[in-house]
Amino acid sequence: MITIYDADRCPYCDRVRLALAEKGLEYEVVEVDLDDRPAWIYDKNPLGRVPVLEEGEYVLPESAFINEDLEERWPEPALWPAGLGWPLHPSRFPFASVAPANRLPHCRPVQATAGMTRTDPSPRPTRT
Ligand SMILES: N[C@@H](CCC(=O)N[C@@H](CS)C(=O)NCC(=O)O)C(=O)O
Repeated sequence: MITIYDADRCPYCDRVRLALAEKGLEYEVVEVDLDDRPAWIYDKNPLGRVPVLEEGEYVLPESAFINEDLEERWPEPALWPAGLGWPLHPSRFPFASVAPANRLPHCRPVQATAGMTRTDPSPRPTRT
């Protein structure tokens, strides 16, 4: 079962909740009080932020990467059009502030993309 560490007022959590709803995935929510954050949240995200997805031993912070991970594991229905290139580059997520990978050592997608730069050749989609 997927667990989402969540805060009701958080737009980044909204982003993940929307993706989960779109894909029809079941999940449980652990509400985190952002005004009085529990110490254990830093075990799940060294930055102490929500959202964080947890599934067994797998712990993944950062809403953009969570959604990318959901897309990878449950591709249907797709969250974005085909042909954008894969994996998606963080710069395509305007609201994603991506932490340095060394602060998120357990975060596979962040590590996978951390070496990329804005000059990487994956083409940006063009609007028609
Ligand atoms: N880039 C992160 C941002 C997450 C974020 O800033 N969450 C806020 C709540 S909306 C938070 O946990 N703030 C606590 C803090 O920054 O200390 C993401 O996309 O998941």
